[in-house]
Amino acid sequence: MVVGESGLGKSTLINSLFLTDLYSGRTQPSADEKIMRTVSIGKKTVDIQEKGVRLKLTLVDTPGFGDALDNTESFYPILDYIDQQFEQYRMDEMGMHRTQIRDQRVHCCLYFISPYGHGLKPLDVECMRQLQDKVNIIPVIAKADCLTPAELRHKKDLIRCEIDHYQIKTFQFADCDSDDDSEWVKQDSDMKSSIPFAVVGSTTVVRDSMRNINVRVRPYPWGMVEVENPAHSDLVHLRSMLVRTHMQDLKEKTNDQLYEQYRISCM
Ligand SMILES: Nc1nc2c(ncn2[C@@H]2O[C@H](COP(=O)(O)OP(=O)(O)OP(=O)(O)O)[C@@H](O)[C@H]2O)c(=O)[nH]1
Ligand SMILES: [Mg+2]
Repeated sequence: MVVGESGLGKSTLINSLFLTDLYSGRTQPSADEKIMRTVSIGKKTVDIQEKGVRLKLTLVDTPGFGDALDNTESFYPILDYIDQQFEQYRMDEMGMHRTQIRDQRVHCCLYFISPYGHGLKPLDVECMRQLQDKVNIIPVIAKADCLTPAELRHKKDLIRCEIDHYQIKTFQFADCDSDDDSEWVKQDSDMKSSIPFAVVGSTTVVRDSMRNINVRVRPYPWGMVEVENPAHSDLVHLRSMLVRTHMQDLKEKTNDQLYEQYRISCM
């Protein structure tokens, strides 16, 4: 699930992340139509193949918090949505076909933080606090192409400090075992040092004739930002973490802690 302030690129990222088009049913939008605000919670199930393993993944897009004077209640529908999925699962567990439950619980929430402000806004703090006991929060810095590498490093440090300061519970990545192979340890440490992941989204695909592949880019007059280039964004780390290295952890934590808390609260 993607959550955050309006216009931070949530819908764009959801389409970039797994090279799918969540809104593919629509006719090809023109340039100004593309900047369409999401007005309701929408989901789409996509089949992806990751190292030979087929996965069915559901992406949930949510409307961003708007520009009203008081936005404190704007994320309540998101909290309700997460609870509804828990409730559905709880009902299914009590039903006749417990072994065939279609698990629609939200296992991960990418929380979008604006690249423009000075760290977290009070609304971000409030929203993350309300979400933290329902879902695994992974903070991301939106539109990272707006920041220079130095600004990005500073912003990441600042956000990590603020998350600690406000005692916001985000998803904790497990430590590597001492006997893990060195390549894996390096990959894991690169991934952890990228948090909060700096992401860039785009719906523009161009042909890279040198490498003979299609690449997603943000074309600017002065050059191209390649969405999947690790030098330009952390998207590759984020995707690998979501579908390869930490998918099981995310699911286990949702089931064993977050859903369990919900189930107990219902008793
Ligand atoms: N610079 C930059 N612009 C982006 C990026 N991702 C999206 N945009 C642009 O930001 C605008 C808003 O993008 P959306 O994906 O609609 O944002 P959203 O968060 O879904 O907005 P709401 O649906 O209102 O919550 C569009 O003009 C996008 O083209 C990015 O990574 N960098
Ligand atoms: Mg949107």
